[in-house]
Amino acid sequence: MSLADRVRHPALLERVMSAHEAAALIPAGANVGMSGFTGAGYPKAVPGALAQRIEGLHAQGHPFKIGVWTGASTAPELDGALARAHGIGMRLPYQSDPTCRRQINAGEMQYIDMHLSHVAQFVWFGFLGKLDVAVVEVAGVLPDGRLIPSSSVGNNKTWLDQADKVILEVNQGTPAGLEGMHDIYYGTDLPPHRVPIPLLRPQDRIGEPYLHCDPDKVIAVVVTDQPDRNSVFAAPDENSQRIAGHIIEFLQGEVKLGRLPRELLPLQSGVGNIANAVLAGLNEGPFQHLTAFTEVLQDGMLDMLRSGKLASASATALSLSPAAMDDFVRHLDFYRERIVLRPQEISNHPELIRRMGLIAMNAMIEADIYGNVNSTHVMGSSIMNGIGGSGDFARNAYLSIFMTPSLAKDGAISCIVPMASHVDHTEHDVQILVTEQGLADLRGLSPTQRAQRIIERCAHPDYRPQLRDYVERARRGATGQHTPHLLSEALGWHQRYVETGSMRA
Ligand code: 0RQ
Repeated sequence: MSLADRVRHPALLERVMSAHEAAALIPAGANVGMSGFTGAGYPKAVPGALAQRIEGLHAQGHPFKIGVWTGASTAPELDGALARAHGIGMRLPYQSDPTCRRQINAGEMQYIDMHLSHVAQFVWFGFLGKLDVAVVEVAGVLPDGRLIPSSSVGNNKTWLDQADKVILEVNQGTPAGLEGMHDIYYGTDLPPHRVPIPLLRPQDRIGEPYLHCDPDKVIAVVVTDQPDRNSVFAAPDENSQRIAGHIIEFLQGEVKLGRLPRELLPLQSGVGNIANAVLAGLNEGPFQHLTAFTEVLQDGMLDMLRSGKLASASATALSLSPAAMDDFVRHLDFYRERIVLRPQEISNHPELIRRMGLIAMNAMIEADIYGNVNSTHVMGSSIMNGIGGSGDFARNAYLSIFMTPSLAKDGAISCIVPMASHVDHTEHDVQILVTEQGLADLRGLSPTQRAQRIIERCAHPDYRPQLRDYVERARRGATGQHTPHLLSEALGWHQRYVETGSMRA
């Protein structure tokens, strides 16, 4: 496909320039809204060119940092390049880049870890300040200036709408067949004028396949052809398979009890290898005609669509391995019938999650004996990635499931602890905890009942005596018996790990 076929708006075709020329148009101190969600649809050229410019300016003694706002995580070409150039002053709302993580945890980069459904509306409300520039990857431009989205939608609608200036990266490597897969909803308004979002089923289309953009705001068009990061998933390990087995057995039980229909309810699945293993388990399992209303489509969901187990899937981004991406491109007509990609304020919208009654399954770092979950911070202080969409789903889902291996760091860490060292999901938002040891159904249990169930079902046997001992002593020594804690000891396991390298007593 020629460039003129990709960029069918004549005035925008005249604004094609190099990534370096476009990067020169971004001023120091700007807040820049970039496309990108879990390694999909991020700009491939302008961030790297900007990083080079920043390095040059820093070498001459000129300070230069920008605010980087995205959909979620991006890739080394964006987060990695700008962080290595020490060019990011403020990052939001989610990242998983090693250089960013190091700088955030060293106190060199500011980071706001946000619910992904909040980001767009916080910008509309003016809570985050002015958005100066949008840098958005697209698959093409229509003659009237509307844009064909790329492999993720994320916050692009909001960036294009709210930014003063827009830089488009037209990725010629994006499969032309993506056109028509997206559903961009323009019906959101600000309170007090909000109306219900008319989406009743995951596969519903309520918007249009294109993004709106005022062509007069477009200051540059940059042409690229690099593929998305497309990282490879490890084959599910034994722990992930056992976690998946516990979840499938539990869901079968819920169907038998009449608490779930035979085709279950729409699935939300976090990212990572455990999530992929659960999907692989569901693909082998007894359920048919499933649907998904989730953020990210991983390999496991494509497998389920192909096998027919999954009838349809709604998400905001694709996050596929190279092999799955090949399959996706080869069978685009098949997948376009079954996949809808939406803005993240819709894929993660609490109203829709509550209405459809999702089964939310997310990984965690640790849980405590009362069911509080930490998804983000190691030893209470160091950010891993961020809360992402897990909170949007957990609080509003029909069933909220959190999963982790019971041990980390070769057994030096128990992922079940007396008190979580950071809380992303409170005991009120967590219904089911799963480790390779077993599944703890916490519904209808008081805190002390939950503690017993979590320790006996989820904790690793090596740590159970220590946990039982803590609970027994807390029941004798705490100031109250509703959620008994020994305040001087509650975070003592973490302190012991920091001091000795192990949580073992
Ligand atoms: O460390 O990288 O040094 O080896 O944490 O752990 O077991 O590989 O698990 O990759 O699935 O990540 C919660 C971080 C799990 C992820 C989290 C260490 C462990 C390893 C990674 P190493 P694993 P995963 C939708 C939903 C929040 C966002 C979310 C996440 C590393 O799933 O970021 O849910 N979730 N989004 O050794 C200290 C513990 C530990 C620990 C594990 N208790 N203490 N370190 N680790 N447990 C997607 C989006 O919203 C975009």
